[in-house]
Amino acid sequence: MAGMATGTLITVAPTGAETAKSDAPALPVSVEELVSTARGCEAAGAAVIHVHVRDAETRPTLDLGFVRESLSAVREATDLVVQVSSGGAVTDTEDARLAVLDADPDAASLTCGTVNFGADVFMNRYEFIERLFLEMRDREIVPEFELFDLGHVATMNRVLDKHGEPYGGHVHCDLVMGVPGGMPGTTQALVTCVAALPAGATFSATGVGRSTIPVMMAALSTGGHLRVGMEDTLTFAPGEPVRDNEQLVTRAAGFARHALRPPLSPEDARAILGVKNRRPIPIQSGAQA
Ligand code: KMH
Ligand code: ZN
Repeated sequence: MAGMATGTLITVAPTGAETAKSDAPALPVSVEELVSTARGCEAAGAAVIHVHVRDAETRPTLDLGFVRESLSAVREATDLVVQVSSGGAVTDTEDARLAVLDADPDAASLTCGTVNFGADVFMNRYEFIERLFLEMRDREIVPEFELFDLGHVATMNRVLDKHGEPYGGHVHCDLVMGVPGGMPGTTQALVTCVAALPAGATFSATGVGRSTIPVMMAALSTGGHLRVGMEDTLTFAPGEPVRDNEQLVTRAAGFARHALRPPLSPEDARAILGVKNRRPIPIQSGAQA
């Protein structure tokens, strides 16, 4: 491994698309809940937020109006890097998943292959992956390559070999481990994927469900970054439901500090990922109208 990272980039994935609000009442689903979660998670050590949006009935939606409203509310309230999900829910169409890029996020997730997802299938055809990659580059959106399996690493490498660098000039991946149907949340699986990443790439990892803690420790010990949140983890400890997303970010930040790799700021994350500045220009005090 070429040089360990000195800090830890923490991404929070607070909502996801697959859990019902009725099953996890602490799940942030309204714009107000999302903003308050984003603020709390930034204060606890997150630098990036991975956003899935819900409609007024708390159902997952890719409706552009809802997505735009959510992204701009988070941007106004925090300095977090705003990463929209282009994965959506397992039921979403390719056209709807591409259209979220019109909301002009800083970054977007880009899943690099099809995977069984519990009883469902999360479909990602190769041509669609290429299309997302190229549309993101045209729109100056930083991709985060979502890798649920070793084959997804191979597909990411195939896209990069064919098309060159993503927007931002840097490859950042997220290993999503422990999904029923994807790779297991084990140190062996993580190390195998990391060995297959291109030179200079950075990665975060998240372990779904019971693999949360083992994956966090494996990621930190191999120079990786962390993703946590209620999209991936609903149980804090056996028999203890997660209180809220801040609780998960606080725990991840604690692990990172123990590893002597404290949380990176959103500003650090912007520099590492090559994020374009889309933040609202602050009004100068004393400025003339
Ligand atoms: N909801 C999952 C099927 C992403 O955000 O890009 C897909 C997902 C990945 O959450
Ligand atoms: Zn997601």
